[in-house]
Order: sequence, then C-alpha cells, then structure tokens
Amino acid sequence: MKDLQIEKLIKAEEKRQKSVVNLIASENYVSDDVLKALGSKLTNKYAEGYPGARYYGGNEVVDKIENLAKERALKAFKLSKKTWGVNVQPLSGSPANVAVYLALVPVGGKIMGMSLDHGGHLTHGHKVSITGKVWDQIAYGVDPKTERIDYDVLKTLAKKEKPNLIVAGFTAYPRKVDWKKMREVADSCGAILMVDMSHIAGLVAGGAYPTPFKYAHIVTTTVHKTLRGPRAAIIFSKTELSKKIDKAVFPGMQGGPHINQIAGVAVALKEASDASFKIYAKQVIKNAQALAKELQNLGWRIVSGGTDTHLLLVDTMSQGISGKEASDRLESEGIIVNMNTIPNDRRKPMDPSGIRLGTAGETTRGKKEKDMIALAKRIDKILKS
Ligand code: DSN
Repeated sequence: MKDLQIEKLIKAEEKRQKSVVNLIASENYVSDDVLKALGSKLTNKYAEGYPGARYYGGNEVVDKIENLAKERALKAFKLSKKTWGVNVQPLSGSPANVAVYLALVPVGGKIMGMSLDHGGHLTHGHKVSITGKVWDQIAYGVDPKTERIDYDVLKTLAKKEKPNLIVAGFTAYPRKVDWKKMREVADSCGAILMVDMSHIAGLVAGGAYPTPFKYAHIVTTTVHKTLRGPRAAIIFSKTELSKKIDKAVFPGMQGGPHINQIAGVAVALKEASDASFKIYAKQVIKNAQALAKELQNLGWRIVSGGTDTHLLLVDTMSQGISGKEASDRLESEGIIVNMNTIPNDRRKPMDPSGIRLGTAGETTRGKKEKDMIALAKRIDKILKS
C-alpha cells in the first residue's frame, strides 16, 4: 500500500486479532476468498436497481453476481424460489430490519419485539432506534424464573396489543426458539412473523438449529456472525411480499448496492452449503456448551442454565463482579468479550450484570471442547484473582 499510515493500522489490527481469544458472539473470521471478493474492483461499480432493471449501464457482470448470490442464499437454507424471494442488497442487519418495517408496517404501527435488556436488538423497536421512533414497540421479555420465552404470555400480549408485526430474533437469547409456537402467537392477532436469525444463521445453515423458514413470513439475517461471511445482510420473504421488500430496500432505504460485498456474500453462502460447514456449526454449539458447563462447575451462574446455541450469558454478579469490570479484566489478559445486560438486570447497560460469550470465531480457529474447558478455567482464574 502507498498509504503507509493505513497499512500500518491494518497490520496492527491483524496482529491484535491473532493475539487475542475472541469470544464476541457476533464476530467471526472470513475466508481468504471472502476477503478477495471484498477487496476486488467490484467496488468501483454503481448498480442502483436490481438485476435486469438497473439505472446505470455496464451491469452485465454484476447482474450475474447478484443473481448468483440470491441463488446461493436459497440453496444454503434449502428454499425454493417458488415460495421465497431473496434480497441480498441490505448493507447490514439494521437497515435490513428497517426495510422490512418500511415495507410492511404503516408509520405509527406496532412492532412486537423482545426488549433489548432481555436479549432483543435495538432495531426490534427500541426507543433510541428509528424503529422505536417511527413505530411503536410492544416489548416482550423472558420468564423471570426460567429465563426462557413463555409463549402463552406472548400470546396474551399479542392478542391485547394486536401488533402489525412480531419479531422473533435475538442477540442474547441462548435457547432454541419454538418457531411453530411463534407463528401461532402471530396468527392469534393476524401479525406478520419476522424472524431475525442474524445470530443463528450459520447454525441453521449447518443443520444444527431448527430452521424458522417453515413458519416465518420474513426472515432477515446478517451474514457476518455464525454464517461467517462479510458484513452484510439478507432478507428472505414469502414471494407475495417480495416486491414490497425490494421496493423498501431500494429506493426506499438505500442507493447503489455494494457489489463487492454481495460477491463476498455469495462466496460465504457457497462455503456454508459445503458439508464441512455442518461439522463446523455442530462444533460451535458443542464448544459453547462445554464452556457454559465448565463455568457452571466453577460456580458461575449461566442465564437460563446453559445454551443451545453459540452464545451464553454469564451472570458475573453471581460472583460479585460487574459485567464491565469482568470484560475489562478479561481484555487486559487477552480475552475479548462484551458486557451484557441479563434479563431483569438491576444495573445499567454501561455497567450491566453480565458478559456474553460466543464460540463462533474460536471454533473457526479450530478450538474444541477441551480448549473451552481450559478457557473457562482461565476466565475463572482471571475474574476471581
Ligand atoms: N451488534 C450485534 C451483536 O453483537 O449482537 C447485533 O447487531
């Protein structure tokens, strides 16, 4: 690179990434092929519109790339294009979710989503997000005792509030979701069911977590978490809703799609369709379960008693340490996590009661259960010292 300042910083970040244990549940490590697509000359091309209907000339190549990404998205999740449409243009998860609401929920309408402190996401209707300013959030949480979703409570709330759309999707919910029951909740009030599977997409593609496609009207996902692709998002929609979704993404929300990013998505989806990805997805969960179990053995309370996914929430206050202090202490020893609220947290988001740990990245790096047991011991020693 001619720009030595940036080159130096890129190298410094590469070194940092190599030197730490990364337990950020939403991060992963992409392949060299994904990096190649991202850093390609495709970034020079403007392609506003969709394949075959662009506002600029010169799209014969990029049309093929976008169509391939769409085909691979359907293939990775075993979907037929007769029943599912797919949009690969969303720049990331937040604009993808906003585009869905823009398409399907009238301004001032109701979005029922899990509250952030129980494990939802800002774009599930939180008041500081545009999704809570343009639409009304009907917040739900987990049962205080089991720390799991109580579908009967959700149904009662849905019948009372009659939301236009229900979001089933989470950033810190470690358990399997009963998608059938979620659909029953949506049907009880005539709402659209949108599953935001950003965190678990790789686990679904790898057959290690139940697929939501049988029950959802819309499925959104980021590509860069367990799915191990570039930073980007995809919206799947039942074909009768797809036109509205496409219009909301462009021109409703975005301008020209990032074709280099879409090429990276296509590469990642091909990788996720490979048989080896099934083994990876299963190992991610085994690793999270081994980490959770050993931490429990060492006296740490794990929210909901364990995990069925790639992530776990440790109630660090169960040993008298705040989430921020735990995160800072671990970082000073080269273990990167994020502080996180736990359900019904009495503390503030900037210094909550827990930390969220995820195993997608370290599993990509080849870690197995025995490494997780050793890691749990290291975490315990650092936090108790
Ligand atoms: N920031 C992501 C996460 O960490 O879960 C969600 O967008």
